Amino acid sequence: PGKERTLIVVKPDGVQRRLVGRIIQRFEQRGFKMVGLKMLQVSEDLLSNHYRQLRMKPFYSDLVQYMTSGPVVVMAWEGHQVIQSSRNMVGQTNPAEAQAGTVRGDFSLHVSRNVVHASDSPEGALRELQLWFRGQELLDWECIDESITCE
Ligand code: DAT
Ligand code: MG
Repeated sequence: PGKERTLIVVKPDGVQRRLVGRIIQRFEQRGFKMVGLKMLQVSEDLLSNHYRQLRMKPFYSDLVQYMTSGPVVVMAWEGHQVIQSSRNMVGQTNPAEAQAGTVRGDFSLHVSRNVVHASDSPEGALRELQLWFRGQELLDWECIDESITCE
C-alpha cells in the first residue's frame, strides 16, 4: 500500500508562541517522516485557494487576517495512514472539544486560534501539498527505522 503524505501548517499563533519544535517532535516520535519544511508569510492568494470551501463562512475574513498576520511553518509528513493519524493528533477543530493529548487540546482554547492545520482527506492532502510546495521542495529519502516501524 502506498505511503501517504499530508500537509501540516503551524499557524501564526503557534509560531508566535514558539510551539513549532513541540509540534514537530510529536510527528517525529509517532514515527512519521518529514519530507518538506519551510517558513513563510502566506499571501492572501494562496490562502483563499487553501480555504476556498470556507469563503462564504461568516468567520472567513477574520480567518484570512489571522492566517496572514505573521509567519507560518509548513510541513509535509509521510507515513502509514498519516492523513487520518495526523487529524487525530491535531484534534477537533474547536479546541474546547479537542481531547487532551492532541495538539489543539493541549495548546489552545479558541476555534479561531487553533495553532495548527492538517489536511483532512487524501484528495485534500494532494491538493494542499501541490498548493504549498513546489515539487522539488518535497524530498524522497529513506529513513533507517522504516523497516522497523512499519511492515
Ligand atoms: P480544520 O482546521 O479542523 O480542518 P475547518 O477546515 O472546518 O477545520 O476550518 C478551517 C479553519 O477555519 C479552522 O481551523 C479554524 C477556522 N474556523 C472553523 N470554524 C470556525 C468558527 N466557527 N469560527 C471561527 N473560526 C473557525
Ligand atoms: Mg479543514
